[in-house]
Parts: sequence; structure tokens; C-alpha cells
Amino acid sequence: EVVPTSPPRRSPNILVTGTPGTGKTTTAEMIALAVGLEMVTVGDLIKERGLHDGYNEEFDTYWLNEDKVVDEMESMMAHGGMCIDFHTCGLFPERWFDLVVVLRAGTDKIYDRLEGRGYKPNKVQENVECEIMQVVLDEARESYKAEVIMELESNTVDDMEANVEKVAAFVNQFKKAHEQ
Ligand code: DAT
Repeated sequence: EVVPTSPPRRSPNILVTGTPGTGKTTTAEMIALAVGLEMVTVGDLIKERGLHDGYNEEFDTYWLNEDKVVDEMESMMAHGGMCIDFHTCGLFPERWFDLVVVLRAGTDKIYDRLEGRGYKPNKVQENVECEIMQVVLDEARESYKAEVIMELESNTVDDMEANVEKVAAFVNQFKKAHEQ
């Protein structure tokens, strides 16, 4: 495999991942705003640019085409300064990310948030089970070094604010360490 080389990043790339309903989009938006990163919600990118293999009627979602997604994102990730939001994380090259935030929430919270979003019962159930089985956390541990993984609880607004502060502190430190 030929790995593209690029100069060291002055601003980090951050991945915010977790089961749907853990608060990724909201948290990633707040991080991006707080420290001046560019945010990309991969689910929206997939829809807008057709990076999928059609629609999965059973779960009201698109069939993910990992190669299309990674090819489309490669140039965006090259210069750093990105805050990426997606509910799965094993498809991305490890070298893209300086920090992988895994958001966690209680099953009652996931249930309420996804029901509130109008998800079908089977889709709510699937995601509640995904959170109970810590599927995303396990995937992150298989795909990234322990040092770059930050597992954060996202049950309350206070949690969210504290999480944004923690990630902002990481970003500011990274920038300081990489300026010249
Ligand atoms: P995701 O992108 O992981 O699917 P989201 O950011 O869209 O999640 O959040 C789903 C809903 O839950 C949304 O109405 C905001 C709310 N929410 C998310 N995280 C929260 C938290 N830590 N405390 C309170 N509400 C939260």
C-alpha cells in the first residue's frame, strides 16, 4: 500500500464517534466552534455526495461504501484542523486522527433521543443494544492506539460542556506543541 505523505499537522484532526444518540453532532459542532476546526458530519457527506450502495429499507439508512467515503475524505484530512462526526470508526485510516473521542450515554438517554428523532422501533432497539455492547468503543480500541482514545460520558448538558472543554484543551495544547 502506498501511503500518501504530508507535512506534520499544525492543527489536529479529531474524530467524534459513538452510538447514534450519544451526542456526536451536537458535541462536534461545539468543539469546532470553540477551537476553530472545520466540522464534517460524515452521514451528511454520504447523502450529499452519494458515497453509498443504495438504501437499506429495513433500517432506514444507506448501505455504507467505505472505499468511496475514505477516497472522498482523504484530501480533506491532509492538512489537519478537521472535526469529524460519524457513528462508526474502523473504516478510517489510523493516521488521519490525533484524537478519537468515543461518546457514551445511558440506554435510557439513547432510547429517548432516538425515539424523539422518530426512528423506527427496530432501529432504536438496534442502537440501544449497540451501546450496551459497547460496539463503537471496541471498534475504536481495535483501530486506534489507546493513547489517542478519549471515552467520555454524554448524559447531561453539563457532561457535554465538560467534554467540549476537555477536547478544546487538547486542541490548544496540540497547536502549541506543533507551532514553529
Ligand atoms: P448523534 O449525533 O450522536 O446522533 P446528536 O448530537 O444528534 O447525537 O444528539 C441527539 C439529541 O440528544 C439532540 O437532541 C441533542 C441531545 N443530546 C445529545 N447529547 C446530549 C447531552 N450530553 N445532554 C443532553 N442532551 C444531549
